[in-house]
Amino acid sequence: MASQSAKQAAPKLRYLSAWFCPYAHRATIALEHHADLVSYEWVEALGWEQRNDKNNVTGTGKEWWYHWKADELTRSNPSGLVPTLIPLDEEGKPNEEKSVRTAASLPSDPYLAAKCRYWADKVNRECCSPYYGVLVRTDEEERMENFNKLVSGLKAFSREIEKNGDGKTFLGGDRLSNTDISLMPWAFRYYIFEHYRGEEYAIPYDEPELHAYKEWFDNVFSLESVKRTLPDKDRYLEHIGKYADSSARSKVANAVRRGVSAHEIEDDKDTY
Ligand SMILES: N[C@@H](CCC(=O)N[C@@H](CS)C(=O)NCC(=O)O)C(=O)O
Repeated sequence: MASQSAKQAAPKLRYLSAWFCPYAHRATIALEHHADLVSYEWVEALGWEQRNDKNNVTGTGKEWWYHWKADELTRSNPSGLVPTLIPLDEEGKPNEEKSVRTAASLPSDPYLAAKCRYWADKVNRECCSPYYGVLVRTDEEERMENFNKLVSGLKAFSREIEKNGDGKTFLGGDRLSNTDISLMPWAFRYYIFEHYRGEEYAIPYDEPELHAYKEWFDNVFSLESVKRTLPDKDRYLEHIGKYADSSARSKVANAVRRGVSAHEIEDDKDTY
């Protein structure tokens, strides 16, 4: 979880987040990486609650898990999703009508900015969304299909960073771009695959095609601004077990169960 480093100045944002959420983790990394530019107040706005399953509709012997949401989250974001950023006015009052949902980190050069946007979208589709396919789909073949898609996406990313610079980040150097930040929360979380799906779901870091990815991984997760954002691994493993055993009812889990990708959630179809 994020440190207090960004809170020395008066907060300019209320940051509605959840410690476990990889989408919110993107925003946390961006906020901490630019802690000199922006200050915020963290609000834990989402969690789990187990609702009563009197009629045993789950058929699993266990009850389903749903997200509880802070009032501030449902008031300020009609989709009820974290991350949500609420700017504070000069008196420090939240302006909920102006809530925003992303914190981007783009280079000023328009070509590089476009390239980062393209690759951020590509890794989102190929390396982040399939993560939920591996976890939520119950058919073994479909799980493996998602895993293979994810590894191919990592190989494409690996080839691209080899071309770009010193390989320490997507564009080289220690400055994280939007592309790095899009992938990092999931890259950090892939360790859970082996635990829930077995050895054949381990990321093959030793394959030559993933060498550049591995170097990138080691570098970005050694940055101080990143280290202080990382969730506890055992605690996260327990959290994500609700996806692995199909007991989670959330927009992402529902979208993946109805057969679309996590980036294709629709409020009306995936609400629970
Ligand atoms: N595509 C969204 C997804 C964010 C998202 O799904 N966040 C989850 C937590 S990991 C959430 O807020 N879920 C609330 C819900 O399922 O109702 C984004 O990029 O911000």
